[in-house]
Amino acid sequence: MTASTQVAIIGAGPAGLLLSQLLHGAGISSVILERQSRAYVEARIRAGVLEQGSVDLLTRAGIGSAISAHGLIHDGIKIAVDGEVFQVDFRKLTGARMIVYGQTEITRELIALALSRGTEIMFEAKDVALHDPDSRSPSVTYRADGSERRLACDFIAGCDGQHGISAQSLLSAGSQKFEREYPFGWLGIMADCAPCDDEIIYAYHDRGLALASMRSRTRSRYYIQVPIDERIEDWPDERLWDEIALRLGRTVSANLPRAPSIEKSIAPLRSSVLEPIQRGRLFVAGDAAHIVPPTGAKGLNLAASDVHYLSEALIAHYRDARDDKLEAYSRTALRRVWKAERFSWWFTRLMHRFPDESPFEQRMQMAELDYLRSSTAAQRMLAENYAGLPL
Ligand code: RFL
Ligand code: PHB
Repeated sequence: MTASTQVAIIGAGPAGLLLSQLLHGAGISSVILERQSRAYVEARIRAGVLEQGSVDLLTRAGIGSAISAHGLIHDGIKIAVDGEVFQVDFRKLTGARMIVYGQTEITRELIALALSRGTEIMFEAKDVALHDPDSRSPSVTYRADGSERRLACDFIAGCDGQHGISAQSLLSAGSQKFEREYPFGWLGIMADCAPCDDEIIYAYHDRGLALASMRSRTRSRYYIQVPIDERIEDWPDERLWDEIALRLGRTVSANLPRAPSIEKSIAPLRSSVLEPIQRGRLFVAGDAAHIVPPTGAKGLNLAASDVHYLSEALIAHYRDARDDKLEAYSRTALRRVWKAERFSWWFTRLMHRFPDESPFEQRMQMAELDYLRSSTAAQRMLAENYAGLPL
């Protein structure tokens, strides 16, 4: 069975869903092929912090009212060093602010909107394979409801995340991978209790990083740094809450509500960039093209900025018969990506305990934290990057 569309999008994560909506707004058709079920995609818990630029794009895509109704506006973040807390005030330093709103909710809203506008999302599409991306008439094959199908298209947008097939396709065509793995992961817990503070707190502690975040005024999200081979079964709620309280320090944890976990998981930390992120008529965006460690909350925001560049380029192709933006897509998107990679890597190094750290390196880290606490220039660098560099 063969169907056709202008842009075949692989992956119904935030990158694929947002791209489809922005293209729809410009009268460009797309079909999304997603390996998982709708229920699985809608239940996945991930990011929670949006740059204003990402909110603007999501608003253009049609879900701005939900974000303004339920998103929490944050003027800055707090940093705790062995229990002593200071604030980095983004609003005062750069005029910018962040919006706390769950990726889970964004995904649900984008799916509902796409379906209501008649965009086809093929959930549980198995064995998706890309064909002839270097030709003028690429296609995608997959299996659904027991039958083999082919989708002919003008372009393929690879938005299938870090374990997808788009990254493999780039690598097999000679893209280079630049990568760094960190010797620890983040153990995260979601719980229905009020956040311990009205801002996000990144805590440096001798035992490792702790992070206090939230999804709403009644739902909290915490993370702690753990060794990479840690087992989730070894962290019953009680032990995890005790460890969070210890690392956040006495002042913060004096007001730390506890509740049973509604989700608990361990995620490894990695920095990785493919270069280039296009080949022929395949254009790759989001986690499929690059990964940042979660310190700094850049992953979802980079997916949004890639989609901004890619949607503009595709719109210029169809509306103005211009391909210069498509040709420059990888270069344009990666300039912003590399700066966010640098920031996430810097913030990760600053806030974690590294098992192989020498006493000298540890003193350097403490000096840098002290510098950040006391220097407006250092805080401004953090604020500018955290709130998001211009598109
Ligand atoms: P996604 O969300 O992984 O979506 C990819 C989709 O593609 C599907 N797929 C396939 N479909 C068809 N065929 C195949 N062969 C396929 N292979 C995969 C997958 O099922 C999936 O539905 O990638 P996308 O759209 O690029 O979005 C990226 C973001 O999800 C990611 O960067 C963020 O979640 C990262 N992240 C954070 N980012 C932020 O900006 N702020 C944060 O606060 C933040 N916190 C986080 C995070 C990521 C975390 N984890 C779990 C890695 C916190 C955590 C713990
Ligand atoms: C989150 O709320 O999930 C979150 C917040 C800040 C980060 C990473 C994740 O740096």
